Amino acid sequence: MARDDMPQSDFRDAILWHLAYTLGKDPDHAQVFDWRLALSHAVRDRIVDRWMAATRATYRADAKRVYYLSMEFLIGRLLQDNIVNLQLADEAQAAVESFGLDYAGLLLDEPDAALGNGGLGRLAACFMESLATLGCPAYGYGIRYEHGLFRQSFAEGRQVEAPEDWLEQPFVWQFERPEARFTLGFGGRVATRDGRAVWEPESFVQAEAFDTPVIGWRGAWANTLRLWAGRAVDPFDLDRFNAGDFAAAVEAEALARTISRVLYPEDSTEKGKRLRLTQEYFFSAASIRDILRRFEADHADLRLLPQKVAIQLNDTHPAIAGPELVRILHDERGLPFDEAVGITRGCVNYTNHTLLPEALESWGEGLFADLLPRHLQIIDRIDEADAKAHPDRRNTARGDGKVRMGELSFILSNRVNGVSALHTGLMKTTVFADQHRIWPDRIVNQTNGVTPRRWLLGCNPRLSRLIAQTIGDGWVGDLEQLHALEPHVADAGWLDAFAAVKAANKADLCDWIAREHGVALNPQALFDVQIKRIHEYKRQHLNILEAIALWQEMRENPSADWTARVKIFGGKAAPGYFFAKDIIRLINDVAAVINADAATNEKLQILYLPNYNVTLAERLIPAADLSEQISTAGKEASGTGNMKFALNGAPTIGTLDGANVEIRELVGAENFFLFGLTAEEAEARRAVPDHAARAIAADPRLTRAVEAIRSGTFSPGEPDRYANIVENLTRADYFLVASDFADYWRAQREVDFAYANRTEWTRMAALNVARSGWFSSDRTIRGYMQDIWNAKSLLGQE
Ligand code: RUG
Repeated sequence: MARDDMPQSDFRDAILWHLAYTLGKDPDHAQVFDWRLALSHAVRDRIVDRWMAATRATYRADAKRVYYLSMEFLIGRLLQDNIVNLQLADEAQAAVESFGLDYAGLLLDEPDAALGNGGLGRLAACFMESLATLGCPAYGYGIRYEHGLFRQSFAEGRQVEAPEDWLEQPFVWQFERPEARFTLGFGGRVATRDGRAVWEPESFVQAEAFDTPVIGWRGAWANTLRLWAGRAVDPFDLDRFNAGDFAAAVEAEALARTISRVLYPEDSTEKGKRLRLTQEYFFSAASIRDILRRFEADHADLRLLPQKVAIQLNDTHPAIAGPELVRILHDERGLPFDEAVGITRGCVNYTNHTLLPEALESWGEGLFADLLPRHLQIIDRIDEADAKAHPDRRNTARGDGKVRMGELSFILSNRVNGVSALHTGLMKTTVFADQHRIWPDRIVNQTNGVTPRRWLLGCNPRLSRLIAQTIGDGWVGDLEQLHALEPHVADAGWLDAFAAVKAANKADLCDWIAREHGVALNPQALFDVQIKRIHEYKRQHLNILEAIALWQEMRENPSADWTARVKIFGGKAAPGYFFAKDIIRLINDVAAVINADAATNEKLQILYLPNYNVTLAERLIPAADLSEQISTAGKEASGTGNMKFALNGAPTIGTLDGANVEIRELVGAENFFLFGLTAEEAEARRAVPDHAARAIAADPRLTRAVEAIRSGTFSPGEPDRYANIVENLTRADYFLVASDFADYWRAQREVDFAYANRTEWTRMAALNVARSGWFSSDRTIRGYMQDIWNAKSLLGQE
């Protein structure tokens, strides 16, 4: 094949062409890595035309565009996702295998783009895919971190963090846009000229765009994920270099790149430092300029902005986008202040993801004034006007020397949404009660969802095949069709096939764990999985306490008919969150002792898999029997892992928290293992003096489990290792681990009992699949389009 023969249709030829002419590799010497890149290029070629057609259609229709601003996009690997959505899987596999290569291995060679911490970032990635699937013209805006979430390993059970290097290899999916750059100012002062405020920043950096196309199901539509990277305005100082000061010559570039260097390893906890606020302004301001540039290319009247632009703030991280838009409209375009605020409010909406007070961002006004002096004035003016209009308002964006981003986002938004019914209800009665009283129509609910392309079709091919054989493949684009599986659940033959899928997925997982981690698991055991960020409110320590109590009881009563269990944990702790890191170490220590106990290890094994990420989730979820969603009620805004497990046939053991409530309603209370205090009861329990000590004293199992930790059973020679955890459990216990323990134990024994009847269990698992269709992110995005953005699909017009 010659260079000019760039193949259009034959996939095999396209791969060979890219191997030669894009990568410069001879097939005889190509490594898995080269083949993977060649395959990626061949797939990318199939995306580009559709991507451009979608962009052209949006311009033609002068359609309203949605702009999803998010500090995090946890996109994971993209090759398989793109192949699945383009329905190229069979062709790609055949082509790859014709070269004598392992297809699955090739897909797994791609590093995870871990540009997010957890649920919030993964939600943004699911939303981007659903927006494309639904043909809604949209852009995702974020930061192109050079280092995504840190790589986790364990040393003597402790979490060790290493930098993550996803950009070490070429990232085939992105297109650099050196022409799309904006210069952004920081610091300085605000001058007054001709009676108008003029911001005179002290320093400047550039934001440069990198675009990744996001293709929807069946390749019908593609949108853009635009990530910004920091660059210096003058990257190289030749005079300094010639003077021999080589480091100083590139200092400006090093500083500018710092902005997009690392993802903050925080989730649900505030990390209010200068760099973080700089990052937030950097990507929000670049995005606002890009939005205005696109709008102004075709429209002269800025008052039309709300008809053409919907901006969604994913959490408060991009909240500064609101004041930035007001600033540009007023200071730079000359609109009256109130009109600028009105237009901004017409465009901006805000999604809240947490009620934890420490996770609601606020900044000291000193820092804010230093970095963004004009924005502070604008925020003050809006807040004062608001206070005048509503003198009885208590929660304002300013006060106590702080800038409160939740309040700021609220007052500058058209709609504010929570992410599950319970969470939205609690927003109205707790953190935003004051605002809700004044603006009763502003808060709406949009329960989260997950994309079925990645979280069923892509990650669980066996189950997807069985579903397709049973009800056809319409469910991939319309997940509610899974309901059609329900009648088959009564069919013993079908249930056997369903059980065989789970067994095969578990066998695959066991093989992988044996290969990668040298641990042999009992595939007959119940695979009980808790994977998520490590946080006190998520209560991994409740899970491990139950494991300790179970182990103690098994040792005491070895001849009882115990249901064999493998408890699998995965998740990272923020590096500065020491309590969470203690929990990790405790789980690893407990695992070491229990796994070494020959008296019980056929019945109980504990495994903490390091470096939990999207790829590991894709492996574990299809093989899970039981989904642990055990947060303290009222603390998990929604959860999305809970939906993925249910969709893949793992019933939940969980509290009435976040979207668990809706999962239970939909799959049926009899197919869900409920335990624990409700959000209201939890609040009341906290007021009971010594609630933790009382709960422990009332439960001999819990007493014994805590005592084992306290006495050093799992930290021989160092009984104090977990003094902090013991102290917390027995005294403060804000997250009510002790209070919920007894009921959790009861629910776990119900699980044991139910799992022992394998046919009944399989029925329950299958019903979880059949009734989880509502949790598609397509449904969620339709809700946003209708209730929040007033945006239309352009499918069919490309
Ligand atoms: O903790 C929440 C999850 O409950 C939720 O499912 C997810 C997506 O809505 O967002 C998570 N979250 C919240 N991540 N960071 C925060 C706080 O900023």
